[in-house]
Amino acid sequence: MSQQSPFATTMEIPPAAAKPARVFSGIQPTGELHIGNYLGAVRTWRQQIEEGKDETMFCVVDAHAITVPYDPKDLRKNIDDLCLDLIACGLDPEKTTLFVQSDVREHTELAWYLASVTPMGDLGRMTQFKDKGEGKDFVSTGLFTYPVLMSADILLYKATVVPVGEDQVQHLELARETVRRFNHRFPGEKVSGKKPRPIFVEPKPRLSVTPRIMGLDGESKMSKSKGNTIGLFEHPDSFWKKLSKAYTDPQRLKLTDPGRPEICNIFTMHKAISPKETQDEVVANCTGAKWGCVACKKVLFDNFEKELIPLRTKREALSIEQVRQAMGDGAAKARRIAVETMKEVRQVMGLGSLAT
Ligand code: AQP
Repeated sequence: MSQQSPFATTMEIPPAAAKPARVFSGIQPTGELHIGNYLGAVRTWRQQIEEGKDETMFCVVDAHAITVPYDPKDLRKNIDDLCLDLIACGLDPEKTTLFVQSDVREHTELAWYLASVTPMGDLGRMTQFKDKGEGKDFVSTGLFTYPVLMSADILLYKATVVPVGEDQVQHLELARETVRRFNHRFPGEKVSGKKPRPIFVEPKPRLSVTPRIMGLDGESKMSKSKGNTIGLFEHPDSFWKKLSKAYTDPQRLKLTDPGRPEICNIFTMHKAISPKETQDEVVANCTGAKWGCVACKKVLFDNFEKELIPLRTKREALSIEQVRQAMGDGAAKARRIAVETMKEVRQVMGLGSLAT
């Protein structure tokens, strides 16, 4: 019988751990952070950070915000406010890479290169372009190429998972197509007869339980630019004032009319904010015509308050200097990855003088 090695151990070898994902997402500094942004995206981002399994990166995409007419003074303020908001929402710069897009110049450089493999026809089909451009006197080229910049944001970091609201899924599908086109068009040179690994990986969307929050008017999705929002950090009095008037089930004209929670935006928000027992209670009382819509909204408001009070307290304790410092550090961290990706990109595309 062979002798056992003195280094042998009875411990089981654990299975190889799954490679952590790199999670990336962004948000535009186009106005007040609203409950749609929070329930559709930002809350999921915090959960990803708290889970601690994956590497996470989140970005304030200011270069996207200039694709529609804007005032530079407002933009500067919106960037500061959004950075404060995101940190108050739990995007802790110590635990994630949080930064402002235009601080990392490689985003716009890569966007130009990706534009060379993106057909105009694909961009013309994007619903966001149609929505935001329709009927406007001035439609910028930037609004048309917006999804190319979004692809660059994601591909620059070779992100594999992108948590977004439903409205961004079409753009993400285009980013996946761009990966396929780029890798096919620029496969790189074989090394010792072997094909190199493709530069980019296809990112997958990740949706929250509430990927589409409708606006208070019930006509379109809640959007900063549509003025149909409730601000996440709005004073509780105006929060309630707006929520109490929000659109619900149009068939519910009297208290005695049974409601349809499955088509009601208020119930969608309960699904994200209220505990399971409360959701069941809402269904029973709405379909059974026992609660009126205002009572149902009051329960939702109270649960929002439970969630938002600690966020408000945190926001008040933050200073803008501290936040700007954190954003600078975040950009430096992001840049380290971006610079490496761009070296690979320029190399396979045959760009540059090779002097740098
Ligand atoms: N109503 C919504 N429901 C669920 N998710 C939403 N998101 C936006 N609105 C809703 C998600 O929030 C993230 C950040 O969005 P953004 O600000 O970068 O761009 P957007 O989708 O265009 O958001 P807005 O509020 O509609 O801004 P404006 O009016 O300036 O264009 C994204 O993940 C988005 O899906």
